[in-house]
Order: sequence, then C-alpha cells, then structure tokens
Amino acid sequence: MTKRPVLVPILGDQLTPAISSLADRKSDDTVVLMMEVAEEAGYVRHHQAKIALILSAMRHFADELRAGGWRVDYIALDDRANTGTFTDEVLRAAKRHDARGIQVTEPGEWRVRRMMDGWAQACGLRVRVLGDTRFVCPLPDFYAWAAPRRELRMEWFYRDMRRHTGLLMDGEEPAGGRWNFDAENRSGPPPGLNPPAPMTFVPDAITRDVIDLVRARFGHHFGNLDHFGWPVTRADAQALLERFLAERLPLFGQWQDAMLSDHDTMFHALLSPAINCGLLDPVDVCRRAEAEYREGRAPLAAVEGFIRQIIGWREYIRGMYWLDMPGMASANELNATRPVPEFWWTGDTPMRCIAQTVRATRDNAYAHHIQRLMVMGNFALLSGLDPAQVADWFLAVYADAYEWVELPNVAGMALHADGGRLASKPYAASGAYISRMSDYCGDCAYNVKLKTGPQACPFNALYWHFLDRNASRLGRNPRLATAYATWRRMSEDKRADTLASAEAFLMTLEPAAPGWARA
Ligand code: FAD
Ligand code: DLZ
Ligand code: SF4
Repeated sequence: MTKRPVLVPILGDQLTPAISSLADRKSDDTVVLMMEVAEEAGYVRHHQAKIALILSAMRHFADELRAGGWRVDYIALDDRANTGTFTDEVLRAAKRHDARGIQVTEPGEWRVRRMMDGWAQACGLRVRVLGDTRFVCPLPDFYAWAAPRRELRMEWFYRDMRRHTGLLMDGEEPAGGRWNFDAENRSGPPPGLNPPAPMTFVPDAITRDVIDLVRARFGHHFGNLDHFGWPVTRADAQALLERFLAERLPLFGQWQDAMLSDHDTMFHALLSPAINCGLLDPVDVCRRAEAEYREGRAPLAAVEGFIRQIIGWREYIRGMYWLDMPGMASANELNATRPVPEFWWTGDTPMRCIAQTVRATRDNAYAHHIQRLMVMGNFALLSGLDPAQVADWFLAVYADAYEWVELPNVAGMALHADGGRLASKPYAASGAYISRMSDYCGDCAYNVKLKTGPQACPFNALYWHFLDRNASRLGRNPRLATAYATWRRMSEDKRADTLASAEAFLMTLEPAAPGWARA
C-alpha cells in the first residue's frame, strides 16, 4: 500500500459485502477496521447468544473480506491494547495506519451516530458518513414522506414500498387485486397443529471459540449458550432462508399469531438476526418469497403477509425511529412508572404464557412477534411498566435487537408511549386473546375464564384497570369506544371488584434486582 489509506470501520450489524462504505473503495488504498468492543456488549447486558452471534458473524465476515482481497484490521475482544469503545479504536487505528480519511456507513443506532459525529474532531480527519443502502427507503425519502402527513400509517407507506420495489405488483395493480390479505391470516391453532422443527447450525471452530469467550467474559448476562444454533455465515443464513421458503412460508400467514408451548417458533422465519446484522438482504428475501407465490408453491395471503413485515413494517419502523429520536427513547405518554418485575428475567411466575415466553427467550434469544407483542408487551402495557425499562429488556434479550428496530416496536407498537404515532390503538387484550391464540392457558395456575379474584387470569382485571386509569387519554379514541362503553355499563360493584383485583395483583410484582439489564 503506497498511498495513505482510507479507514473503513465496519460495525457488527454491517456484515454485507455490498455495504455502502466499501462500494466506491479500492482494496489497495483501504483498511477495513472491525472492532470487538466491550462497550457494545455491555451498554445493555445483551443475551449471551446475541453477543456470540455477532462476534462469530463478525469473525466470519472478516475472513470473507480477506478472501475478497480486502485488508482487514480486526481487533478481537481479548487484544491487550483494546480500549473497549468504537471511538477510541477508530482513533487508534487512524494513527496506526496513518489514515488520510474515514469512510463509514451510517449506524443503526442514534447512540452510535452521536459517537461518529465526534470522530472528525477526535481524529483530525475528514469523516464521510454514507447512507445505508440495505434499506429500501433512504432516510431523507422517509422524512419527505412523513413531512406533509398528519397521520403516519404504515399501510400507506407499505403501498409506496410495493410500487417502488415492484414486489407483488402486476403492472400498476397489487397482485391478486388487494394490497393486504391480513383478513385471511392469523387463525388460532387447531389441535394437532405440528409446525416443523427449526433449522439450527452446529457451531464451527470460530463459533466455539467465541462461545468460550462469551462464557468467560459475559457469563453473568441473561440467557444461555447451550442451544446456540444461529447462522453466522452468509451460506448458513441462505440455507435457513431456503428451509423457511420450503417448509414454513406456505403456512406463515395462517398461523402467524398462534402460540404453542412445544413449538417456540411456529411457522416464523427466524431470519431477523441474519437480516439485521447483514447476512441476508431484505429485498432478496422478499423476491425469493414472491417467486414461491408466482410458481404456485405458496399462497398469496402468506407471501403478502410476509413481504409486508419486511418492506412494510421493518422499513417503516426504521424511518419512525430516526424521525422521532431522541425523543422516542424517553416518550411516556401514559406516565407508566412501574419497574419491570423480576420474573421477566427468571421466568419464575405462575403465569404460564409469560413463563413460556421467558423460557424460550432465555434458551434461544428469540420469541416470535405475538409472544413479544401480546404476551410481554401486553403485560407491560396493562401493568403500566416503565417504557425505558421495558425497552432495555427487549434490547438485551433478543438476538435481532438493535435500538432502531426494538425501540419503535416497544415504545410505539407495544406500549403506546408515543401517544399513538405508530399505532392508532393500543394493543391491549385480556386473557381471552391469549387463550384463543395459544395452548398456554390450559396448564396455567390461573383460570382464564375468571374475571376477578386470586385465581383469575391477571390479564382480565388488568385490562379494565388499564382502560380505567387511562380514560382521560384514551377515552375518546373511537377504536376503544366499544370497550369503554362495556366498562361503563358494568355495575359499580363489579367495576370496584375488578379494580381491586388488578391492584391486588400489581402489589405482588417484585421489581427486578439491579444489574440484569445494565451494570
Ligand atoms: P417473522 O415473523 O417470520 O417475520 C419476517 C420478518 O419480518 C422478520 O424477520 C423481520 O425482519 C420482519 N418484521 C416482522 N415484524 C416486524 C416489526 N414489527 N418490525 C420490524 N421488522 C419486522 N424485530 C427485530 O428485528 N428486532 C427487535 O429488536 C424487535 N423487537 C420487537 C419488540 C416488540 C415489543 C415487538 C412487538 C416486536 C419486535 N420486533 C423486533 C418485531 C418482530 O417481533 C421480529 O422482527 C420477529 O419476531 C422476528 O422473527 P422472525 O424473523 O421469525 O419474523
Ligand atoms: C451488539 C453488538 C455487540 C454485542 N458487540 C459488537 C462489537 O463488539 N463490535 C461491533 O462492531 N458491533 C457490536 N454489536 C453491534 C453494534 O452494537 C451495532 O453495530 C451498533 O449498535 C449500531 O447499530
Ligand atoms: Fe396467561 Fe392468563 Fe392464560 Fe395464564 S390464564 S396463560 S396468565 S393468559
């Protein structure tokens, strides 16, 4: 290398050969910097499997880049001189390589963007921050879409993404004549439903080394590594996609909301950890799903439902994050202040739906959407848990969690902490919903049919407690009019009994010990 090189830091969720920071670079005057830093593992105490997944995927990606002719400076967690932070490692590397400039793809998280904004001054070099072209909708386009609108509903944005990508379009018209097939999806599970076993990958030597490292350094974090089977290479992620398309996609939509104790993953794709860290391209994934429909192997309702999650929800969520940060992180429209209870970490609760979801989360760093939204999220909403603490929990425990995607889902979709910017109505539900969608209630210590008293499913009284205590904020929401009318029609005694039952349950919640989520 004759010229002073440009330094290209690549972060743990930028593991894509076509990443924008490398697109215009030549290998002979570029040094790629990859950094394993303690700060990223500990700013919230991530699940051990999440750390192992990211570090192993980073190590494999560094090898992939080297094989492609790139010079990679890889700072391992155990390197003696490792300072433990992105900024200090960039500073050290800029000096070590006598870099003439820095080029980087914009990060996923606000926190890291603030760090990057300080790099030019810290290093005395020009820092070029490029857009992340792995998303369909560049952020400036999202801001332009949002600017003239009073209501930022996902459905309208999604239709634009369909037109823009051409996915499931027949000319100007949506395939099948409709944009959204949700009405045909989301049934409860019939007896005997038997989803296929999830595909897992046996750890190779790199992953085994990383697992040992994570056990040694972060063994006190939530979760275990005994079942680690996530894909950590592009080839494995591709194999997972193929398996999903063949075995799960055709029934994805129909059982999208169903939950079974013996099938933690149901017909879900399990692709979010690989998509979010860059091992799979989201639009490629959607094109492959569309091909299954076009070739008659999967029904349109399932394929449309799946594609909507990716080019609709995923893109919209990311746009809303950047539009509303930093305020989104402290939003608390419903003034919820109760601490996250200890059983969110231990799973030690007679509420079987929560015990099952926490167990799955601990074992796999994964729970599917409805477990996240309608079990954990719904419990947090109804019990009035503090949104910042809930966000820390979700960010720490899931292998696919980065703040850009976790926070809008928690603050906006699950907790209504944003006052309804993301979802026009809170996703509040009583035990009847969980009973309809799962097999959890049959074996629960609580009785889902009872409304009040110590044996009653806590969700039942909590649902009314939530509506009652938030009547001044939610009472005029037309989508809650029927629920409030039902509440008002109840006798005063019944209402008092219900509120007392909820209060008695809330009194039993033990706040989580300090140190689970943050040091
Ligand atoms: P599938 O259900 O098979 O869906 C396919 C793909 O669609 C996913 O891989 C994902 O890329 C995308 N997708 C689906 N729903 C969403 C959504 N609401 N937002 C963004 N993308 C979506 N997703 C994350 O990737 N990271 C998170 O940290 C995260 N936190 C969440 C927290 C809460 C409270 C809720 C309600 C949802 C959260 N989600 C998060 C969204 C969703 O639950 C996960 O994307 C999904 O469970 C991932 O599993 P899967 O790949 O099997 O998804
Ligand atoms: C989540 C994570 C962890 C645990 N460790 C690292 C790391 O050591 N090095 C790295 O580059 N990235 C890591 N990440 C992912 C980053 O937190 C992520 O890239 C930023 O939050 C930006 O989205
Ligand atoms: Fe959950 Fe209530 Fe069903 Fe028990 S009865 S599993 S607490 S919904």
